[in-house]
Amino acid sequence: MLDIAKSERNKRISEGGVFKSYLTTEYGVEIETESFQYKISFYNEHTIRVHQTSHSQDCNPYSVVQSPKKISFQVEDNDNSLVITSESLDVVIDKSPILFTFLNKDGKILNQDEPGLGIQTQGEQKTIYKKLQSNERFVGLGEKTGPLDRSGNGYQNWNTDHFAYDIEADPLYASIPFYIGIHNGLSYGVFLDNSYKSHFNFGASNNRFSSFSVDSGDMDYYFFNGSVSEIIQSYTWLTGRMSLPPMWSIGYQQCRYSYYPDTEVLDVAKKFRDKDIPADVIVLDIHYMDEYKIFSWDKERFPNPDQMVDLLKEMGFEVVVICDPGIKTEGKYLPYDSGKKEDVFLKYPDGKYYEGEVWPGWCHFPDFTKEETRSWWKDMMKSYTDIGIKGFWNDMNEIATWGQMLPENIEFDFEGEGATTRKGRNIYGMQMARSAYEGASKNLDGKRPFILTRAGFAGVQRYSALWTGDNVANDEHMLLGVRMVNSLGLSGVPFSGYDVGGFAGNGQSNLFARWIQIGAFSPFFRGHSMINSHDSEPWSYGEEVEEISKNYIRLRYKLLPYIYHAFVQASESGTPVTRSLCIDYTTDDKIYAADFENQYLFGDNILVAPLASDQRYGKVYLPEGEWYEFFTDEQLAGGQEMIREYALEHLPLFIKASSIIPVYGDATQNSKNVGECLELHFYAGTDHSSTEYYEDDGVSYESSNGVFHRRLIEFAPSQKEIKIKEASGNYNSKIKKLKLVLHGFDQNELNNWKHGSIERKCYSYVQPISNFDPFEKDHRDNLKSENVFSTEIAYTNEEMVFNW
Ligand code: MIG
Repeated sequence: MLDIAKSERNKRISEGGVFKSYLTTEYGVEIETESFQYKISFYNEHTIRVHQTSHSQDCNPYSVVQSPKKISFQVEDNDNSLVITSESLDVVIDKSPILFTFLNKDGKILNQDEPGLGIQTQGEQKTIYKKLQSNERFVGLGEKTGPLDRSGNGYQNWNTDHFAYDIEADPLYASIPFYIGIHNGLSYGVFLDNSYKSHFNFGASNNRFSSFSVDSGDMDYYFFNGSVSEIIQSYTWLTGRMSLPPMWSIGYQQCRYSYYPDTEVLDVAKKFRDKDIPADVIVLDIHYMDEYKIFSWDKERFPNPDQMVDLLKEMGFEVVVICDPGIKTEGKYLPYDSGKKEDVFLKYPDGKYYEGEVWPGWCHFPDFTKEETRSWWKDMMKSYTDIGIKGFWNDMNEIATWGQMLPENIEFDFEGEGATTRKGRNIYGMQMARSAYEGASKNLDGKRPFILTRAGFAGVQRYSALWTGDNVANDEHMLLGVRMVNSLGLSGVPFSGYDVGGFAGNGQSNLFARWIQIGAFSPFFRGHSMINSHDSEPWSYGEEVEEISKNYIRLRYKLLPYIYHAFVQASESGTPVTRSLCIDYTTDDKIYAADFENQYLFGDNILVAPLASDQRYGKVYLPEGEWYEFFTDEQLAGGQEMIREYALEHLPLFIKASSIIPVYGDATQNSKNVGECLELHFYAGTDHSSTEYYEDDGVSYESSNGVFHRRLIEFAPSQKEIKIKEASGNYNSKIKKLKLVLHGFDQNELNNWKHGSIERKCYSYVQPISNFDPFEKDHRDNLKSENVFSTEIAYTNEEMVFNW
């Protein structure tokens, strides 16, 4: 017995493979071992793929959108190892057994296979063990609960519907097998490109290794080197980036499970306008449908959906509808009949349709891994797009069914390659989102659709925004949502959010007030709550909370040019909209501490320090540099912890010194009514800085044909100069007036200001709260208003230079 066990063990260890031969290819090397082939190829200078395969390849065709690139590298064949050297990254491959070590150009080890464990195979499961580096931290992995630094924890990727999940639950709806390791001032990224169920261990229950394993399919991963932000750039280059969503989808969205009938929908919309609370979207949940049947309308509750959509548009609202994948198995229902005819539904191996039960009853499910199905879905979607609906919320696409036990033998087309649930489950949601995105883009004839999804996989950002599913109305969930959105941002999904106010359960008014403040600093900003919970609109919690909500929603709209620019950055470089502090302050240990791990930068310059709803004293850590308290302009030195008092209506927000913040000071109602005045806020500091002002029509793809208005803004404090460069692009800016607002400047210093009159002014981003007026007392005392100046001039496309 003992001998068998021993030889089994040796077999497992050697199954990683012993080197037999290699050849150099255009992109890297291919190594033969007795049981595997290793294909090692550069995708760019900072991205290298390690693909262990056997005769029949089993890869994921959906996530990666790049192919290998020719870069210069050398291969050296030593007795015991192969060494690949390139401009930015070296790889040493031990021969017996095969083990990988990745090094930077200083010869520092970024990451290495654990020498005694390496790559192991047990049945179909393959695991790579990586040596745990000293004080190694792990961030990313997408929509996962838990802390920012995931060391000591383990996770699974298996898209799962989990109503009212526990704050430590795993897995949830979406899977992104990409993480970033950080140690000794170094960082690297790993993307495991395999859609079977996968497992990640970041030093959980052991002190020897981190590991990742796949239940089946090829061990196929990409290794990235660089800083955290460079790694995110490379990962999003590899798996694709979001294209700019419609401007209206970045505004406030009001959802409810469910608003009906149509008169209630219109009432809610009207209330926003009557109360002067800006909003762009009303979302329709499952009760708009006839017996929950997708592509149908309940004839009594919504007798004239087209009229309703028109009326909402007149009020400045777009409509988003929920879409579930299940097609009720009922004759004389077009999607069912035509779906059968077009052969688009998932089947068992014996050719019988899979049937699962969900809202409409027993259903078939479209196989979105097939081009014909996606094109059929596009045609079905016409019933929405034809009446002016441009927003599609994809729910239940894990696939969720009653019983939550999707059979594992269902067959998926996988673009003709074939797969079963084991490989298809994690991919399904993303392909449904893709069908919605591609279908709606075609149907809408040049208008950008807004797609939201619950399930997803690596690369889903190309098609869709993502929200974190059925959270619970409590503080822990509010703060967890922040971490999950930040983690999604680290993992390539910049447009994400959580149900503001909490989906399940009834929250107290303070909780709603805090949540809407924090949500205003989330990429996707939507209030939503569950059926049979109490009302949860901005006006549902009494006057004070209504005013707070109104102020923060308005603040969101004022910040639209800043936020839109952050979306442009995300679409061009993959840099997320909410940035965990591990991106810019990677080596600062404090930012990983439990007290501070929820803090993040919203865009380039606004630091958000979320507080629980009843916390009146906020413990905040400002990283290195100089900062300004957002509401008071109080100047604060970074690199220190502080405890500050915060009234309910004050979310701790800080602006980096030398920042430039573009603001639509006159924004009202919705994203189409942003006024004609652009305010540029400059915060005195020592560093030079720059940003861009970006504007386009917000709805079409014309910006890719040069129809945008874009200009660089430079702030050079030491040269006492602000330069607004000439505008580029063919879009006629709606801006007529430019207002410069200078924070923290010295009166004497500004004596030489020659560009029109400059006045000292108390500037506030939000209105005072009437019952509890911080501007009357504490706030106004704190406000360093003597240091805020502003001036107004005409806005032109030519370069404008200001000196003082
Ligand atoms: O079985 O459509 O996460 O946001 O309101 C529940 C009803 C189905 C789950 C979604 C939630 C939505 C709800 N849906």
